[in-house]
Amino acid sequence: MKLSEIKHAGLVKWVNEVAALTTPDEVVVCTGSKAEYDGLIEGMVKSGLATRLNPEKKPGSVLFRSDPSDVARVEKRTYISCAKQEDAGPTNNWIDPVELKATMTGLYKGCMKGRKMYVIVFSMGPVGSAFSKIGVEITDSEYVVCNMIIMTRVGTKVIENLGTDGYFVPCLHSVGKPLAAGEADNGVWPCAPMEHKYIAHFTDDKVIWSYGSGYGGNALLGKKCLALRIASVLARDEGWLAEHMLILKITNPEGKVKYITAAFPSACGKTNLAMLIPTIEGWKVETLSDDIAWLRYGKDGRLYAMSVETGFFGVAPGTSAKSNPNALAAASKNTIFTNVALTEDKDIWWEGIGYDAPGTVIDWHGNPWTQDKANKEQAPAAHPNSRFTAPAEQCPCVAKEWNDPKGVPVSAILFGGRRPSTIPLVHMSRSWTHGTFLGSIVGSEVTAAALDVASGIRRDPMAMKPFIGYNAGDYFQHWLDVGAAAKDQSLLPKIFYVNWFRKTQDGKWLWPGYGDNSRVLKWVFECCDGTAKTVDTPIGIMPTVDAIDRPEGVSEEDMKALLSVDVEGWKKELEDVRKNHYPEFGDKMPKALWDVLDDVEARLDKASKPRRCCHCCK
Ligand code: GTP
Ligand code: SPV
Ligand code: MN
Repeated sequence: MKLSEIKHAGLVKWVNEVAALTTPDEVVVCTGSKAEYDGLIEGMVKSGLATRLNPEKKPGSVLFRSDPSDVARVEKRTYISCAKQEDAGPTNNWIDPVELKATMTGLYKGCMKGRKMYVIVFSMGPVGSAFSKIGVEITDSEYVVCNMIIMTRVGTKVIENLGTDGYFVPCLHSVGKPLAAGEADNGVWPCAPMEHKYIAHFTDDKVIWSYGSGYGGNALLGKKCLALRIASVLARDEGWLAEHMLILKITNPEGKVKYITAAFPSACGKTNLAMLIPTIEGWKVETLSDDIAWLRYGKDGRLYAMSVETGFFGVAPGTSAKSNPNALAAASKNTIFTNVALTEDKDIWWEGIGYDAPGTVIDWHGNPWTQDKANKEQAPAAHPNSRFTAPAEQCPCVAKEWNDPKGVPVSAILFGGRRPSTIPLVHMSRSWTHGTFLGSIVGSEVTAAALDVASGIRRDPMAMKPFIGYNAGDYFQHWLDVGAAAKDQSLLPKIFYVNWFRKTQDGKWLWPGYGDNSRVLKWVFECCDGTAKTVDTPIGIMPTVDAIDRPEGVSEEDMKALLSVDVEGWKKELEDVRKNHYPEFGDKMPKALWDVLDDVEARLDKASKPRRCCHCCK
């Protein structure tokens, strides 16, 4: 499609300005068609960036290997750039917008030389829904175009919907690797050195500029940049929530349906929970979203969650026919694999795929690799953050309402993270405010989804630490405000804190997870109906030990450990919240959450006081 066919004068003007700055060889407006996608893939196969996979085993699919410096989000190079630093708050990197725009304009100058510049008009959310947002990504990466075509709604219909003056979020992206005359990528993943990478969000004018990285959330700007960081700012201003949450539909044996959302930090199990196959008779789980949800009130006063993406950018390692057959099926064709290993017969392989590597494979660096099970230190063949990009409609368990423009009414919100100790398998908050407190204290062991985060447990409030586009203290207040705005508090979703990742002393999983998490969802379902077996504890409402059916291999002892309150552990946890976590937000930390902290600490204190021995000691 030609730029002259676009009727939106503001968009055309911006595209021309960017082209004048970045000097590409050609400007292409994407239509999102299959022919366009196929042509771009073919071009990348020719330039050596993509390897076509075995058409019998993975039809329509390709493998990419990125640069070792460009394998995940880079949080240290990600900025919230607004006039006042306080508006970015303590959890975000900040540079003054005038300065950052000057620096980045310098980098963008001539950066698309020798390349094509693609204009991707995309919608986050169904085209035409009052709740969707249109973005326009300008990029010089064919890899980005193909991923965006799978992950978002791209092309002609969105361009029509934008009309002559519709609102869009401008998203500028370059890999930062111009080509000299006659030069081609020749199989080398284009990107810029780390010190030139910037993923910038100008939140005052709602503009995204990304430079130097071609990978995932750094480059597919509809995802974390628009649908979370910029959307969180819009959501604050417009009274809704943009969250790092999966959306699932659960049906009980009587056919009763509920919708549940869950926020877990990156690489902590959203895709897996969204697609789980229950291990309990008669229950069914279907998927609406595996990563992002936008929530707002419906006319009936309930909170509705809308799915905004059209594909899954899922973590490959650990995905197997046993752990997540639905994800494997979704990625069985027409899929882009990045940084997984390649087998001799041009299929893919990764650690935890459920079978040994067949002979010598090519690892994510492009080198021959033979599995050596005796060597616990062996570097993996697939990068720990290697991913598949697969269309949602290929997933066998996608729910029929997955692209409903109104979204679905939410009964429960789960928070969670990877916690080897202290946090029980599940507990429920006493109120929306207590639930907001639980979200605010979420912590998790660091994973491979971000390149540059020190290992250990880090607090990741609402799983949104890297994605809140403004001051996190204001974000907590916004959560409280959204709860207070409910027409009727009883219509609000119930809020839970779950932890699939408890370990034994010798480092084994205490809970089998995956499909067995359905047992916890069943209890959540029952809590929403008021039929669950519960016990009141200092930290919230918990299942009685017999309320959750024990999975195979989990002893009664294990179950007790999973479902008891570790009073001393929780006291330490909350001391850390009081001393290290909440003070970070200074005056912005809502008093209501300090009050919950006081309250839970007081309840724990009471629980740890020695019991009185008899009536005379009263
Ligand atoms: P992002 O796409 O980064 O946001 O990640 P995600 O939250 O969707 O995580 P995902 O479901 O892809 O899981 C990440 C890793 O956690 C994979 O290696 C999974 O195998 C593992 N995992 C997921 N669910 C469970 C579980 O219930 N128990 C255990 N032990 N591991 C799990
Ligand atoms: C995450 O890191 O939470 C992801 C992958 O979902 S990325 O798209 O790279 O952000
Ligand atoms: Mn994610």
